[in-house]
Amino acid sequence: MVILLIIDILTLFPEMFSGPLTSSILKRAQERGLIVFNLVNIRDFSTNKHHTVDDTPYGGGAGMVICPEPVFGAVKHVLVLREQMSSRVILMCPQGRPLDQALAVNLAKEKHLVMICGHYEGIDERVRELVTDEISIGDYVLTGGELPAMVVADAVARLIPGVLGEDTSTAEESFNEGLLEYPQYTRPREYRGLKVPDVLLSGHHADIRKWRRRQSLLRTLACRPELLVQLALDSEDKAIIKKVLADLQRLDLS
Ligand code: 4GO
Repeated sequence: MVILLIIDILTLFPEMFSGPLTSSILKRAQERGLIVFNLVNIRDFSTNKHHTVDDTPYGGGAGMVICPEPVFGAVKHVLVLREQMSSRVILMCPQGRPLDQALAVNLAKEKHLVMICGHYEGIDERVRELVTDEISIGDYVLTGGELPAMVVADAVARLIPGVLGEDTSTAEESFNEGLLEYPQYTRPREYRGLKVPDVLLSGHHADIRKWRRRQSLLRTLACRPELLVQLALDSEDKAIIKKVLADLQRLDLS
């Protein structure tokens, strides 16, 4: 079995990762040998005898800033470990590129990712010398980059072949690319008077495909219309949306 992706995670709180990395799909991906997660404690690269890693900010202000030396030490350590690999060194931070599915797909093409998780008020600016990518999971501030790193790792891991299982067809995935998911149902056929749509029980695969596509389009139009704008829609898709928009225009809102 060949390792498809190595993710080195640099953090002051490696224990924060044990839950997500020892459960469910990420656990299985490691057991299958598809992905290696390596947690590196930045504190192990402290250069002083009390093993401190942070200090007060120059210029004053509240809180502590992580010093550059231990972060440089930890990054250099993993780059030497993976010597001949081409690596993306990612800093999790609010000013980074917003994570979306396209970025996850792009990262899943790599063989080696390094994720740096800051904590407290932030990391010394000079760490950015080593960084190839800055990523944000959304417009809010967290106490550390650990939760964002887990989000990125999860979004990337599920795209690695074999992680979600053998029979996951990428064709089906790409069919719905950029659209919200269609509704899913399982047994029972009726629950508290709520029925599973007949078409899903019909066995007509073409009809089921059409119904799901239509549901995805309608959901995206209703909840995230800005996603539709950037998509290449075929004439059948456009016909569905035209009909909905025409129906809406006939609504009397006076
Ligand atoms: C990343 C890091 C939010 C994000 C962070 C985000 N907060 N939106 N906090 O992806 C440096 C110290 C940044 C705490 C870190």
